[in-house]
Amino acid sequence: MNAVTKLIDTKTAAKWRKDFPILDQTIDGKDLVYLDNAATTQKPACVIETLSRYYSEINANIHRGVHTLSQRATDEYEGTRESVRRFINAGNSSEIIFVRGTTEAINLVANAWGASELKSGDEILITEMEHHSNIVPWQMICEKTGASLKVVPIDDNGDLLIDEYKKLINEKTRLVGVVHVSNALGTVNPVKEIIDIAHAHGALVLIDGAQAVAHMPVDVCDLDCDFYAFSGHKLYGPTGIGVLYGKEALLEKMPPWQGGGDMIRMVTFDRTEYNDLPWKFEAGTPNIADTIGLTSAIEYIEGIGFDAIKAHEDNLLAYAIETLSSVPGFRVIGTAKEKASVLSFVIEGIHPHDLGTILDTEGIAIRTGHHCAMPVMNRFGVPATARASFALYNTAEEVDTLKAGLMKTMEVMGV
Ligand code: 7TS
Repeated sequence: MNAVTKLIDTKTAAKWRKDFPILDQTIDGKDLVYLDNAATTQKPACVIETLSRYYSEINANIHRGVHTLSQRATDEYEGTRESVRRFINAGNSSEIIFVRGTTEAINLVANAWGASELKSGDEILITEMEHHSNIVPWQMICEKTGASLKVVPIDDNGDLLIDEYKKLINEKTRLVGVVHVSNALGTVNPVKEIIDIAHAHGALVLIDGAQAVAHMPVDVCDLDCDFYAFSGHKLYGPTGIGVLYGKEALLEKMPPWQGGGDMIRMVTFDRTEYNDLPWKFEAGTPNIADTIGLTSAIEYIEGIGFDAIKAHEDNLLAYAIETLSSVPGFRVIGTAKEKASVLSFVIEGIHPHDLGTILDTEGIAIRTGHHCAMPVMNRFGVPATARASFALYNTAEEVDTLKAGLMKTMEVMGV
């Protein structure tokens, strides 16, 4: 046992693990080792029970019925808004917009804010480590408005080059879009500093928090970000529900993105008056069940606390780097100063896809590919990486199993 393993509280992780029924299964006779948490996390029993309870006891449409079930569904749906507000410390629950996920949140900002505010000559500044969902919507809106997209480069470790950022930002920069934690590298960006610099130049800031919210406390008031986006499914919650936080004054000024039911106050054929925040941005019947499920996920995380989660995941990451470093040809992609629980790597002589396929025969689930961050792959000169990403229920034994799986893959591939 080395120094890092001693730090890992195996008893507590084993207790948390029991909360996730899916983990207790075998794949081809091998215990499941689920290390694809950056793609999506597994769900604790309390979230699954909430979804089941919703459909078996509450199901009704919201905001439009005087009957009891509709009122109950509305109360729980709006209750989630308050849970999310508290979770990210937003000032007001009207600043919490429910969307499908991070992707939809960013598209909402690009279309509602971008389409009405951007003009030729304006600039949007993003970073080289963005997920495609924080690149493509901006390219699309730049094409429509004549604004242009600028990119802050990263160094060989996967750290953002802050000096380059300071050089690229100027009075034409209207918005800075930056990932809080990179899904391809694990880099934790100094978002507070990035926000302060942007504001000093009069630019807004959108933070892509998809990979951050499950691993560290996020306080949007303290950060002073203008927009913050995340997905429920990476936060132990259901798929199909995500959040866009936006400062009230900005959201008030923004036109709606989609039109339809619930987002209106009054409609005639001549004109429509839009609803108040946050409903102005929630056209149509929303994803009621999964929104309510998100409350259970948040309560679950709050019950454990980020101190415990972060300590466990940091120890696991350190243990994984140390353990896997003894695998011949192993190279970490992304060695930033501050990293969250994402470990991207390559093994010389083996294509990541072969690695993923053979590991699957051992019951080990990792992600291989470009992780929807092709510019990151280009920056590091690799077509793809293998990625193990950790959650609160992962254990040191699973890291050992991953190492054994990598050794077996090398044997099979004759490397
Ligand atoms: N931003 C980041 C940083 C992400 O990691 C992802 C998804 C998204 C945005 C989009 O989130 P969605 O919920 O709207 O799809 N990342 C990954 C991943 O790393 N593997 O699968 C999905």
